Amino acid sequence: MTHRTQVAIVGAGPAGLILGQLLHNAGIDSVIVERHTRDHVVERVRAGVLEQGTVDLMHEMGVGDRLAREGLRHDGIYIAFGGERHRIDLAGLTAGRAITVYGQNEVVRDLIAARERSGRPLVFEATGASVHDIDSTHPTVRYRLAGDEHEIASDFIAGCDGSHGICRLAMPSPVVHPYEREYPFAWLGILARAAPSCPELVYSLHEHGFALFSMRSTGVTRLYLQCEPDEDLQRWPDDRIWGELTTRLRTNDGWQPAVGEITQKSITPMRSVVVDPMQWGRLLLAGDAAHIVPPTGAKGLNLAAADVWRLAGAIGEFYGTGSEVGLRTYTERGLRRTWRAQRFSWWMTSTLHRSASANPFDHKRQLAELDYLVHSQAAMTSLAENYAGVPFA
Ligand code: RFL
Ligand code: PHB
Repeated sequence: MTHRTQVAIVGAGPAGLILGQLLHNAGIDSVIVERHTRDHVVERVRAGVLEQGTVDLMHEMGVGDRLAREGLRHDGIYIAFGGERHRIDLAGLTAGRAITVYGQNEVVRDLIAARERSGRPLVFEATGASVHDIDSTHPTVRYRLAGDEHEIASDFIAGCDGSHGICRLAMPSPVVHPYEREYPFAWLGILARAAPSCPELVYSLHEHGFALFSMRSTGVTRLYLQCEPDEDLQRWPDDRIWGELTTRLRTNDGWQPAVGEITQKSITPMRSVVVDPMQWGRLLLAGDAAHIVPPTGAKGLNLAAADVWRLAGAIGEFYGTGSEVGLRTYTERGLRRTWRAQRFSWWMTSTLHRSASANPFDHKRQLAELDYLVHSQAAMTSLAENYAGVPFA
């Protein structure tokens, strides 16, 4: 069966769903195809920190009501080392830009509900997706649904299919240059039924390695521990996890995370990837399909939102005025924000993790870096600007 649309979107993560909503609001038709089930997509536990720009975009799109009610606005974060917690006043240092803690799965849930209200197609369990004729003005996406073959004839394909998607692989290999970096550690993340014992996030460097205290709601704490890249979760029973989290996060003023029932555990590898260019012909990549950042800077979801905001603008301009300027400059503008986010995420990661290859000099230098950070207005302002995020451009 052949469907006809203006924009075929592969992937119903934040990138694909935000793009679909922005296009809908601009009166542009799209079809979103997603290989997983709706439940899988909504229940995946991932990011939790929204930049000011992402929050503003949710409101502009008309999907910000629940976010306004349930999102937790944080004006600062803590950096902990040497037994002390130091607050960085994000809002005070950036003329009021703050972050909002609201789970990625809640963002996705709100966007799927909006998509359903729009009446535009969102196809779950679409398997074997492939893209064709991306060099032409009529590219197509083919997929299977319940054993039947489908084809979407479109003007543009948006590759929003994440880091393991197929769209990036459809770009001609001699043209595409992936820049990559692996990190020699991973994160063990948990969700716990425990009221957050600190109202803001705590990023901590301890002799045993990095730990992060975050949250999802007033009753759910989210915590992460630096671990080995090939870590076996079986080796981490709950009491070992709590012991290590408490050791790495506890500060001299007696603060430590509240303990509760662990409801989810997972390991996240850490990688940096940038795909250059982000487009080929009528195929345009957005979000994790185009770049991956290590989670320490909390930038992945926010970069995805900035990409599709730009992409929707370029597509809107094309249909509105016939201009292709926005489309032609999509890679250049996208890579600028991406590389800045890569630099910041790399810096947060290398400043806050212990590396097995580091020598005592490296450790002392790392502590000096943190000491400078929390005592210099200039250094704190730099962190605050990058963490809260500059306006989308
Ligand atoms: P997604 O969310 O991976 O969505 C891609 C979608 O495409 C589908 N797909 C396909 N569909 C059809 N056919 C195919 N062949 C397909 N191949 C794939 C997938 O099923 C999926 O539904 O990418 P998107 O939309 O670009 O969004 C990116 C974000 O998900 C990601 O950057 C963030 O989660 C990263 N991240 C964080 N970002 C932040 O901004 N703030 C944070 O605090 C933050 N914390 C995190 C994170 C990521 C983490 N993990 C698990 C990687 C914390 C963690 C632990
Ligand atoms: C989260 O709450 O999941 C989270 C917060 C900050 C990060 C990464 C993840 O840097």
